[in-house]
Amino acid sequence: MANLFDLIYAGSNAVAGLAEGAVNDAIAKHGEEKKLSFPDTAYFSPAIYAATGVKVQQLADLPACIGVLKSLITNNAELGDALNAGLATAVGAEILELLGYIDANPYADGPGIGFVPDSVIRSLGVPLVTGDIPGVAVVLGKADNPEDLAKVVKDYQIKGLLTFLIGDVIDQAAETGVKMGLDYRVIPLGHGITAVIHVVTVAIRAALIFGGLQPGDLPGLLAYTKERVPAFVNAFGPPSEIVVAAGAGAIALGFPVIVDVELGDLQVPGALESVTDHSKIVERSLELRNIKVKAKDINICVGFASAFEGEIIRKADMHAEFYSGSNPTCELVISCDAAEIEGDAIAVIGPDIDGSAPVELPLGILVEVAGAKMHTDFEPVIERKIHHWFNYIEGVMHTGQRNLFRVRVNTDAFNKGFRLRDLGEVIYHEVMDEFGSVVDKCKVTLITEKDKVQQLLETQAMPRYRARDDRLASMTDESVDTYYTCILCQSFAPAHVCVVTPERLGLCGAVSWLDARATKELTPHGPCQPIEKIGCTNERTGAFTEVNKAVKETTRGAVESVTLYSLVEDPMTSCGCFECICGILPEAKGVVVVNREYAGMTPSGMTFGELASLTGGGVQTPGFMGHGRHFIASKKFVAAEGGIGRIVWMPKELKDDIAERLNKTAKDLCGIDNFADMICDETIATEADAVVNFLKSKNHPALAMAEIEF
Ligand code: SF4
Ligand code: NI
Ligand code: CU1
Repeated sequence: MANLFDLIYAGSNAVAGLAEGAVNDAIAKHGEEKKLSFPDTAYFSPAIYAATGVKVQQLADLPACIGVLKSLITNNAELGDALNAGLATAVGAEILELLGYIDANPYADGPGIGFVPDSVIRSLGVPLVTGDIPGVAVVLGKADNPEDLAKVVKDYQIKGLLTFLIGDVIDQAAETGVKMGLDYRVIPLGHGITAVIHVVTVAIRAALIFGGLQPGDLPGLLAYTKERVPAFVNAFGPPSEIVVAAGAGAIALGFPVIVDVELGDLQVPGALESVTDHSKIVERSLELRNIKVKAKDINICVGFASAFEGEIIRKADMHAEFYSGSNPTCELVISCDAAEIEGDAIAVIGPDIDGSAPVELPLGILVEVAGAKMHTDFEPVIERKIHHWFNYIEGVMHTGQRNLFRVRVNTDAFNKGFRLRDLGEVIYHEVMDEFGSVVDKCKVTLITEKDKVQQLLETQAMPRYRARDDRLASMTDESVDTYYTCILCQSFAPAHVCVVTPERLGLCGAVSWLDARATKELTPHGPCQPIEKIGCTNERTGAFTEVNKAVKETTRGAVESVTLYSLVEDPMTSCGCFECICGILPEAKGVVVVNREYAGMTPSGMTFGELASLTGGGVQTPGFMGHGRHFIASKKFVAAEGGIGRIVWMPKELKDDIAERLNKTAKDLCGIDNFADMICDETIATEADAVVNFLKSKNHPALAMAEIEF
C-alpha cells in the first residue's frame, strides 16, 4: 500500500506548493486587498467555506487557508490521513481556480464552463430527487480510444446521468460527436485537472443549499456528500500523482474512483478500482453507487431519455412540423369506459411524414384511457406529460400545450426511420408505464387530416379544456377537505416538507394539488400523503393542528409548525429548489419577489442567489420564503401580511408572465385595476429609495399598510 500513499502525498504536496506559490505571486502583483470571487454564488470559495466556515473575499484571506491545507498533509501512511491529503488537494485546486478568476473569467472562451453557478445547482434539485437524473458521473483524463470514451459518455447520457468532463476527454467527446451542454446533461468543465473542483463544489453547495449544512461542519459535509450525492469518478489514461491525490479527495467525499489502467494491489475495493475493459465501466460505476436507472425499453429507432429534453430543433434541421400557428393542433387525454376503447392501441389517421420533403401538417393527439381508479382530474396530469415524453425522444421537440403547441421532428430521426406511429408508441408505453396503477387500457390516435383534427378540437378538446379551467378556478383551499404533503426533496433536504394546497403548489412549481393527489393514487406509500383539513387554529395565517402534526412527523421533529399563508409567522420551509423567493423590503412596507432565472440585483441589496442562501435545507427563516411561480397571483400569497398588495418589486419577465392573473386577483381582492403596472421592476429601479419613489408615483397600496412585523 505504501505506493498509493506515496502517490497521494506527492500529488497533494505538489498542489499545495503550486497553490502557495500562486497565492504569494497574486499578493505581490495585486496586493492583499484584491477582491476575489467565483461568479454567481453566495458561498464564497465553497469548499473552504463549507469545510471551515471561512468566507474568502480577498487575497489576504488565502494565506491562512494555505496553512490549514498544509496541516492536512501529514505524509503518514494511514488511510484516514491520505484522505485528508486528498481534501487538501481539493482545497488547493479551489484556490488555484479562484485565483484564475481575478479580473476576468478564464473560461470565457470555452469549451469548459468552469465554475457552476448556484442557480444551475438549484435547478437540478427536482430532477435529482425524482430520479430523472439518477446520478452524477465525473469523467476525466484522456482515453486511449476516443470512441470508447464516447460510448461511455453517451451511455450515461441515455441513462439520464449528469456527466462532467475534465481534461482531454472534452476534445475527445467533441470529436466523436457527443452532444454537450447543460441541456444535454454533459458538461465540459475545463482542461486543467484543477477544474475538477467545479464539480466537487456542486456536491458541496448541494449540502449548503439543500442539506441545511452549517459551514464549518466538515464531518456533516462528508456524511452528506457520501450519503446523498450519487456521484463517482471515471479516470481515463494513466493517472498523474495529482489526479491520484484528487481521487483521494473524491473518495473522502464518498465518491468511488474507477480508473481504466491496471492498479494491481493499489486498489481499494469499493473506493478505488481498476476496470480495464471499457465496456464494463458504466455498469461497475453504477453498481458502486447503487444507482438504479429506470429502464426505458421503448421500441423506437431513436434514443429516448430525459437527457434529450433540452434539445432544440432548428428549422434547417427539420423534417416535419406540427404547429398551431399554421394548422389546427390539439393534444387531449380523456378518460372513458374500457368498453368504449376499440381497435388497435395505436392508430394513425391521415398522411404520415414519410415523404422525402419536409412537411407541415395538422396534428390531433387523442389519448383515451380507462381504469377503475382513473379520475377526470388525472387527465391534465397525464396530458402535461406528453410535453416531456416527446422531448425525451432524440430528434423530437415539443413546446406549448393543449391546442397551442409546436412539435418538430428532425431529419436525423426521420432518416433513422422515425414516423408518426412512433409518437403513439411513446405515449402508449409511457402512459402504461407511469400511470399503470390507474390506467388499465389505453388507446392513442394520431390524426393529421385537417377536417378531423378541427372536429376533434371543436367538439372534444376545447370543451374539455374549458371545463378543466373552470374546475381549477373554482378549486380553492376552502373547497377541498384534504391537503397533501410532499417529501420528495427529503433525499437532499432531509428536514423539508412541502404542504400542497389547491392555491399553493409545491415550491418547485412541479407539484400542484392535483399532481399530489394523483401521486397518492399512483404510489399509495409515496412522497405525497393526505392531510385532513381539520383543526384550524388561526384562519389569518392558515395554521392547522393536522398540518403541524404531519409536518412534525415527516420531518422527524425538525419542524414543529408551519402556516400556509404567512411569510413571518412559522413560514413554510424551503428545500432549495424553489422557483422564486420573496423577502421583506422594509423601506416600502412590502415584499420583493424574485425568480431563479433573474441574475441581476434586487432592491433588497441581494441577488436571487444571495437571498436564496438565507433559506433552504428545511430551515424556517421568517421574512424569507421560497415558493412556486404560480403561487404569486393567488389570493393566498402572503395573505397573513396583507396579500398580493404587498408585492412592490419583481423582475420584469416574471411580472409580465403572471400579469394577467395578478391583475385579476388584485381586482377581486382590493378593487385595483392593472395592479401589475404599480409593481416596480429592474427596468424602472433596483435601489430601495428609487423603488419607493416609483411606488409613491403609482399610489401603490403597500405604502398605506402597516409595517410588516416580525
Ligand atoms: Fe420538492 Fe416540495 Fe417540489 Fe415536492 S413539492 S418536489 S418536496 S419542492
Ligand atoms: Ni417541462
Ligand atoms: Cu426541492
